[in-house]
Amino acid sequence: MEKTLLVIKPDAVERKLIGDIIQRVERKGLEIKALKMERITLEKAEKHYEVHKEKEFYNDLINFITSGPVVLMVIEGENCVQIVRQMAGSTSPLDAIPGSIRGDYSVDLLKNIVHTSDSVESSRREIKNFFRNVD
Ligand code: FUP
Repeated sequence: MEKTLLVIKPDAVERKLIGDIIQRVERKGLEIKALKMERITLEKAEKHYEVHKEKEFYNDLINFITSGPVVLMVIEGENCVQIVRQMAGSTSPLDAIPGSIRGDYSVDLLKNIVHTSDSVESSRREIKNFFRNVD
């Protein structure tokens, strides 16, 4: 069954949005297979965002994602990668429509509440980076 990684980022944890975001996942009917709260190490953050290594926003991104605790969850369900991305909303605050998580809670390109895997291939890589016992 298809799986995806959803990360509730430090801004959302600080703003007490953990419950809201988990509730959206549950209400949608998706299965939460694993869930944990932790502060991401620099090593894991660099691995997670390795595709952005050369980007001008990379350092800000690494600093932000390691700035405080996050909640990581593995979600399972048919087509869940695409479904959870739609629930998260677009990366650009100008395109994230109200009703999506980012559309409801953020106008900031960097501090954008959640991360979600962008393909089945990256979800496998990302889940392996953060969860040992989920395949
Ligand atoms: P997404 O898949 O929507 O999380 O977006 P990307 O993988 O393109 O970008 C990863 C993170 O980098 C985003 F969550 C926000 C940040 N980012 C910037 O800070 N500036 C940019 O120009 C693009 C992305």
